[in-house]
Amino acid sequence: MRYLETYRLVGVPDRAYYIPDFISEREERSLIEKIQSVPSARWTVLSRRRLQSWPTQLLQGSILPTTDAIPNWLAESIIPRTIDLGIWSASPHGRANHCLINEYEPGQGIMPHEDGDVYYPMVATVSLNDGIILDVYGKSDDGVRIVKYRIYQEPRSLLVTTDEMYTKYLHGIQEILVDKELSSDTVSNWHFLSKETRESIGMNGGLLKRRTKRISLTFRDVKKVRNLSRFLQTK
Ligand SMILES: O=C(O)CCC(=O)C(=O)O
Repeated sequence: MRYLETYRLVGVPDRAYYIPDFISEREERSLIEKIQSVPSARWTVLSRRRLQSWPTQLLQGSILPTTDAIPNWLAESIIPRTIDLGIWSASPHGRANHCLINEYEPGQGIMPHEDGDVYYPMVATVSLNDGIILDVYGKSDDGVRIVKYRIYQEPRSLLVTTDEMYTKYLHGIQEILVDKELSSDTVSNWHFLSKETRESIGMNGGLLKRRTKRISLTFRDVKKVRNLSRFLQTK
């Protein structure tokens, strides 16, 4: 946990951590290859992105059956490292037991939302292939959502959000091709970004073009894990 504290974002609600280069380029390539080679039926295709759920989609807010686990190719390079960070030490299963893989083409995104209480309030997100701006929304007095914080997730980085950052704010990715007005004033993890990223955004006047598809791996601990036979009995 002490190691993790060096990556804590300041100036945002408690708590968020950003670790650049959390996985290697080799691990990134291998994950992308595996993700792209799963049978197409494994993808849920939505109008603005597609996704895979591992080990399964949630059923009535739980994972089912318990014998399934996140496959090794997805778990092995990431889950043990997130356990070592200490982030799951108080979670029901002491580790992530679920992973949602989202794939976004340039211009695609996800509406502002909360992840809800089906999960232990912690998300560990690894980004692959391209970076993206995650917007964190608060609510103004008249109920309108406003962007309060912006976090740039570089490829191979890990973003961890928990506590109030998880429970009191919404998050989303805008459906645009170019993110604008990015600087040390507007991006909460600016000082953790690579020099190359900061310089390139600076030289482009605070603009960042989405170049290619971006894939996110979001690891969570689903609170309820049900046994298949018990689930069938209760139906
Ligand atoms: O792709 C991301 O970084 C965010 C995904 C997300 O918001 C979610 O899976 O709930």
